[in-house]
Formats: sequence, C-alpha cells, structure tokens
Amino acid sequence: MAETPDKRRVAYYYDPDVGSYTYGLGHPMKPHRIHVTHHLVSAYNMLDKMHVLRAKRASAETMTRFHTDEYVHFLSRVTPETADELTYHGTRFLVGEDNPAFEGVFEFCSMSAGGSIAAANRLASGSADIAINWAGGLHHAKKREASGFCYINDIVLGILELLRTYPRVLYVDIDCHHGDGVEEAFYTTDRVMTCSFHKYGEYFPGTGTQEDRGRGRGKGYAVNVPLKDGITDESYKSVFEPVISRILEVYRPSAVWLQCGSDSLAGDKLGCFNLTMHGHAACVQFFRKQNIPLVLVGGGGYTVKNVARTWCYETACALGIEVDERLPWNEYFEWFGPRYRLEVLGNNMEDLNMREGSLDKVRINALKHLSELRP
Ligand code: ZLM
Ligand code: CA
Ligand code: ZN
Repeated sequence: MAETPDKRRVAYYYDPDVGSYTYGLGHPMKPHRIHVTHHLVSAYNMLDKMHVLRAKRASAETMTRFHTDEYVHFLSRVTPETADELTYHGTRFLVGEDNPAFEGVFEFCSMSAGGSIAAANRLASGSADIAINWAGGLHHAKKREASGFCYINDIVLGILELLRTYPRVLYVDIDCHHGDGVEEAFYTTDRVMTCSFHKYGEYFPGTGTQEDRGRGRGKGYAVNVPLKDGITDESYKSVFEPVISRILEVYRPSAVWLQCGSDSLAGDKLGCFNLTMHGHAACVQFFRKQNIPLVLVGGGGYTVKNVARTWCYETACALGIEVDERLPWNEYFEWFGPRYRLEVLGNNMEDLNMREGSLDKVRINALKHLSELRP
C-alpha cells in the first residue's frame, strides 16, 4: 500500500439497517457481516477520511430498468406467509432454499441496489474517484428470477447508470462463483466487458467456461477464467495481472466495476480457494493504481470474521492509508481471536491449478482470445 500513498476521493455507502435482515436460521448468507465490516472500518478511524453516505433506497420502478415488472411486483409484496402461493409452490421467481422469502427481502434489496446506483452516480458526476458499497455485489440475480442468494442485480443496475456517462465499462468479478447474472445481462453488447475468475467444475452455478465469450456485437466481450480448488495468491496473480493488463490495453475502459466477493479467501465456508487477505486485496490495489473511476462492491463471503477483515482492509486500500495489523478494540473484538489481527492466512491445501500446467493453459487461452478481439 505504501507504493501508492497518493489520495483518492472515496465515497462509502452504508445503510445502518442493512445488517439487521436475516435469510433465516442456518442460511450461509449473513447480511450482519456488512455491519461488522462497518464497525471495523469505524474502529480504524476511516470514516472521517471519506464521504460516508446513506443512499436513497431503490424503488420498484428503478429495479425494472433491468428486472421484469412482474418479478419486481412479486418481490415487493412477497412475505414468508404468502411465498408458497405467490411462487406457484416454489416454481417461479424464487426456487429452492437458496433464495427464501425472508422478512423484509424487498427492503434489503432496495438498500443493496440503492447503494450501487448511488455509487455509480457519484463516480459519473465526477465527485468521487472510488465508490464503495459492501452491501452490493449480488451477481447471480436474473431478469425474471432470484438465484444463488441474489434477488435484485445491483451490479447490472449500477452499470446501466454508468453507461449514461461512460462509453465502455469493465466489470471484473473475483467472487469464487461465476458472475453469471451480470455476464448474461451484457452478453450481446460491446459497451460492457465482463471478466469473471471463478471455481469451475461441479460448482454453482455451473456456467463460465472459456468458450463462453459473448454473442453478436458482444462477441469477445465476455471473458471467463475457470479455476480449480486451492488457488494461492501467487497463482492467482499470475493469471489476474496479465489478463487484466491485456484487457486494459485492448478495451480501454472508461470506468471499472470490481465485485470483491470474499468467498475466494482461504477458509471460506462455501469457497474452495486459498487466497490470503493480501492476495485478495492485491486485485483492488491493481485497479486503484490505474487511475480509472472505480466502484467496489461486496458479494459472497461466508466466514464472517474474514469477510469483515478483508473488506475493511480493502477500504483502507481505496483510501491509500496504512493500517495497524493489531485490531483496534471494537464491539466484535472477541470474534477475531486468538490472534486479533487484520489478516486472513492461507492454509496447506494443494493448489490443483498447478497440476499439468492447467493454469498456464487458462492464461494463454484468455490472452489469445483477447488478441483476436475485432479491431
Ligand atoms: N441447496 N440453508 C453463492 C450462491 C451459492 C444449489 C445446492 C440448498 C448453498 C447452501 C440454504 C438452511 C455468491 C447450489 C444447495 C441447501 C440447491 C449453494 C439454506 C447451505 C444452506 O443450510 C442451508 C436451510 C443453504 C444454501 C448451503 N447453496 C451452498 N451453495 C449454491 C448457491 C452466491 O457468493 O456467488 C454471491 C453472493 N446453490 O449449489 C443447490 C444446487 C439448493
Ligand atoms: Ca467470479
Ligand atoms: Zn460466491
């Protein structure tokens, strides 16, 4: 971080109510992690170093810029009691246990989406260099249905906002899962390039092979980097940096949207990668030094103490400040034992990407595709 100590104007969107929603007992997605992240950010005294803002909640009408009227109308009225009837017995809109009709689901979505839309507008108006919404990043939500813990696609709504001002937007997704909802939304346009790094093979949602590259005018503008279990910081960097550098050269985006899903960290409850906090944050630092307007959103992340550590540290990276590795006292201090440090360490799992040069093949293939982009 010391390499780029120069300042950026950072806008940080946080709604104090967002952490109080719950997907239900035993569900791995815990909105409370946003609240814990905020406590850490506050304990490190970062709040007075940036614009801390509470976004206007997204209205149903705003959500229909991407989603169907019918789906948004459903979401705005569904309750735990009416879910069975309104989903036609779990066959429409919400399918299965991943997306329960929890109490307040619409309000929760309106905060997540409201934050991403406001973040986009803050950049586009030129009043921030980096805008952050840790409650966003819900990349699986589809036009007419919820998927993978995501109901409203705040990213698609935010990028649509950026497209009013910027000719080309780059979307990068470092969540352990494929960013399928965002890819699908922009699959046929060259005004948004999507690039997802994800675990591929017997893993949700099952899409994101290197052969999926976009269609029509969008041909070549979807980039997929399928990975195997156990990827380390070093391996990740060896594919992230060359692929993203080539994208920046050939695509020259006017703004970048980075989905910072932290289920790609070592020890995540649902993830299977082996990134440390510093390896994950290296992706944020890489974009920060490009001096292109940047939006940071959250996404996955199921080992709550590590999610909070990482998004707190990435907020510090956006600000370009040094932070003490020893955690300051805060309301959740005891969660961070036994070391009480701002760190997520790697473990000794095998990096399956290093078998039979599989990572080299993926990198070479991605670079070859990018060199074939229509001039
Ligand atoms: N079953 N409860 C990532 C989204 C991942 C689909 C297999 C549900 C779970 C999971 C839900 C308490 C992001 C699938 C899973 C059991 C069909 C997924 C509720 C445990 C529970 O205990 C659980 C009743 C639940 C869900 C595990 N679901 C683990 N993995 C994935 C979706 C979202 O990180 O990318 C962005 C936020 N779903 O694998 C099943 C096939 C439903
Ligand atoms: Ca991803
Ligand atoms: Zn994920």
